[in-house]
Amino acid sequence: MKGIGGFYYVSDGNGTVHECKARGRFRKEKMKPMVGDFVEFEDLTGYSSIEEILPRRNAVKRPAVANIDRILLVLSAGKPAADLVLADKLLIQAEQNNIEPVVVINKTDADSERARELEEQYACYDTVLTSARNSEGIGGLKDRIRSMCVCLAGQSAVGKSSLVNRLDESFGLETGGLSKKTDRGRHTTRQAELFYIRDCDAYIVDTPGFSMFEMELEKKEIAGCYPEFRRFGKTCRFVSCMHDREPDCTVKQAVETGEINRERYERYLRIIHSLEEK
Ligand SMILES: Nc1nc2c(ncn2[C@@H]2O[C@H](COP(=O)(O)OP(=O)(O)O)[C@@H](O)[C@H]2O)c(=O)[nH]1
Ligand SMILES: [Mg+2]
Ligand SMILES: [Zn+2]
Repeated sequence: MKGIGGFYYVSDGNGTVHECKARGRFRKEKMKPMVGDFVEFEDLTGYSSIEEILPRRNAVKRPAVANIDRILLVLSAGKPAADLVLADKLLIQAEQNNIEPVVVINKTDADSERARELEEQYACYDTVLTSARNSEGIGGLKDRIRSMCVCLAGQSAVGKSSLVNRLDESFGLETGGLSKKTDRGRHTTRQAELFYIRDCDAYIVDTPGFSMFEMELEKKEIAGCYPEFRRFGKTCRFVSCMHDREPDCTVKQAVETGEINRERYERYLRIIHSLEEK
């Protein structure tokens, strides 16, 4: 469920959470239990011990979670202003790990115009408009996580913990205001933690926000992680087209005709050019 200061909290599926240490050999093998892991553990005198980490279906680094069916990328239509390069990078990572992303546009109550604009930019993904303040879209969110294990991702203060509180009113997770000086989020969620939402039989991982993200992908893999480029890029003149300065690029043509969102495309160029510079 979560890990803090060398302790791992393991649910036995019958409502009891066991405080466990991990066996020393995991450290030697450079393995660390992750939130979302299935483990075998043993109750010893005074403490419990994680003995095995079962094979993972998938594992992502940011946030650090395993065995996830979907990633809910939360964007804010209000403050803090959405960092869309970060959002695109998280979507690339989800795509690369074969985890279906859902784009959750929260704080619609703060700026419905901006919410619609974001919805348009991410139209090639499943999107849902929500407000943790007035409960708009919470039913739609429940439909998208039913009977799954999902993970929240996104900047700090976009409303991830507030959404979990809306999914199950009994949680009362700590949520944070915006710091007055910077309008940026304060970090109130300190570590990833798994919660069970009884109402829709779903597990959801709440995570702290983050704003820095180094891409580990090769430049040429990145274009393949854009669903809209995959659709239009089959007919580029070059099979290895990066959709940048190459001639006869059907992705660029689709940007011109408005079939591919221009902002998304321009951020893509920024992302691949930043890798070139490195
Ligand atoms: N207006 C508005 N504020 C929200 C909404 N969701 C969350 N907030 C506020 O945004 C701040 C950060 O929320 P929090 O859930 O802690 O964000 P997290 O860091 O992503 O978990 C808090 O002050 C919340 O009350 C929303 O839908 N509308
Ligand atoms: Mg939080
Ligand atoms: Zn191309």
